[in-house]
Amino acid sequence: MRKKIVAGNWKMNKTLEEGKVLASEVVNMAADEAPSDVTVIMGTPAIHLDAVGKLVKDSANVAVAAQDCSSHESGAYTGEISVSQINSVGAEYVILGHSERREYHNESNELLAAKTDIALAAGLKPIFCCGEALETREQGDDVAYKFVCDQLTASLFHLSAEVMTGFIIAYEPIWAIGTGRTASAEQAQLMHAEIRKHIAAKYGQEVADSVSILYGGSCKPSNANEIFAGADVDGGLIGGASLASRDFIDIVKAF
Ligand code: 3PY
Repeated sequence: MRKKIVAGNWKMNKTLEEGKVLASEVVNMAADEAPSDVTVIMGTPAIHLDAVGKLVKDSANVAVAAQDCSSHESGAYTGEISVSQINSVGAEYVILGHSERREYHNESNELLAAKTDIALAAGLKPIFCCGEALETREQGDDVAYKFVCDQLTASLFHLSAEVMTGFIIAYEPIWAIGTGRTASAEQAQLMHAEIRKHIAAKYGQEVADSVSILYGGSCKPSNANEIFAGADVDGGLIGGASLASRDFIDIVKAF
């Protein structure tokens, strides 16, 4: 069966000290309260990775993600972070292709294919984000489905079935990110089902059924339960609500 995952995306929030407090609270609360079949991930700013990595080291159910990685191995890329640097601080996951990276840093499907490859080669597990803008959604649901599936084809469909098995995708409608607006549980489920169907058409149903598809976009304790009830919704990528341990863990418990 595929994994249930709730991953926080702290974005550019929290000083190091604040981040350490939040991470310790999450580790302790996850130990006491998280359902045993849910993996909890904290996607922290790069400067927190080392400290938070140490805090989760002995945790049975909490892991750490970087929020991005360079598509280059090493070298003269000022401000970038390499996969080996991420590896060296014990992070297991890396969020790739968040819409904020696509929009503010012009990350293309091709660049994200390269980042996916370098992350996988280093043994990191990508949490690969996809999602449509409001203008696309307003052209109709089918246009939105095709847009998202095309993103996945362009960045991921060169991967082997073996690599695709157990892969993690996060669907984040851009119009629901940081806007307080959420896709309805039905809209989320329908898109997730389309994504799974698209993966099945390329890799077969067994591989598609092993892929965890997370929903992201203003997911909070009050709506997580309804969203996670969707048959193809395997968890969430959580923005603002991951910055408060109580809210985050309440979302983890929402399955
Ligand atoms: C949000 O929920 O705002 C996110 O962008 C999660 O990544």
